[in-house]
Amino acid sequence: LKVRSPPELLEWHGRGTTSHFSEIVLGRCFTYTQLIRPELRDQDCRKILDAFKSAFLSKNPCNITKEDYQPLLKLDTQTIACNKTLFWSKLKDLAHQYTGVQQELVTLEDTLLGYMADRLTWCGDPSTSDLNYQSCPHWRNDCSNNPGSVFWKAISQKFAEAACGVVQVMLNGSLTEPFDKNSIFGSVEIFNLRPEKVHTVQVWVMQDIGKGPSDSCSGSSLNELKLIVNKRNMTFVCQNNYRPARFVQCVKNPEHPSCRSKI
Ligand code: C8R
Repeated sequence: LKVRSPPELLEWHGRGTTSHFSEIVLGRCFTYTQLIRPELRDQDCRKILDAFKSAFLSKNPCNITKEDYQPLLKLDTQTIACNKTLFWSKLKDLAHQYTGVQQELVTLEDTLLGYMADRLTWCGDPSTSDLNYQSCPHWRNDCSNNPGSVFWKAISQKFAEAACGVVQVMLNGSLTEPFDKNSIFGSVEIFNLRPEKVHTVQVWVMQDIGKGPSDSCSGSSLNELKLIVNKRNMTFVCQNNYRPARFVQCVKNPEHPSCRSKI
């Protein structure tokens, strides 16, 4: 008889692997390659799932490296057109709501690997070839080189390296530091843009409805980002409360004064 270990005996401090992880990943892969992007219909989803699991199964979940994910990344051959990449930090829902309407723009979750992994947790254990459904390392309380964190860093790096033309960035203007240099955007993506290919970084700083007014673009946090962008020989453009994204926010708050101006 196998008994679930009591919470105080859990190995790690983070949530365990999402129930039905393999089925969800496989199902999402088929949904994406057959229905969302039929031009990818020849991708082999079982092979992709196997490469995903091989990256972390039977390994210490605190010693995962970017190299572990290279076989998976190699299977993803998707390309994204110039001027169509949207990065975000601390504003995930609005970024995805916006690309849901403005479907020309692409976030990482609108690509195959990001789509497959969004909102899932996964890890293994060196002593078995099973997924660990009980607990997985928490990035702060256990270790940062865990399967989830390393995955997002690896695919974010590849996503940024592939960008070209103008790139868009959506940041959260309701935070004191909309640009967080420890975030994946601030530590991985901005430094992996290729200045030979990316001429402009266009930032939209979005405030929560009902807060403000504020001018985050001229604050010190955005200035820090501007310095990084200019030092890397790209043009920096910043706009507060970009109107098309504001309209999306206004759907849930149509009567708010900032939503009532005539279109
Ligand atoms: N990106 C990073 N992390 C992602 C992600 C994604 O697309 N999708 C998910 N679900 N996650 P944050 P950030 C998970 O501070 O660090 C890419 C990861 O567990 O709000 O600046 C994307 O291209 C990750 O730790 O944002 C985007 O441009 C948190 O959610 C940036 O990186 C994201 O935490 C966003 O990363």
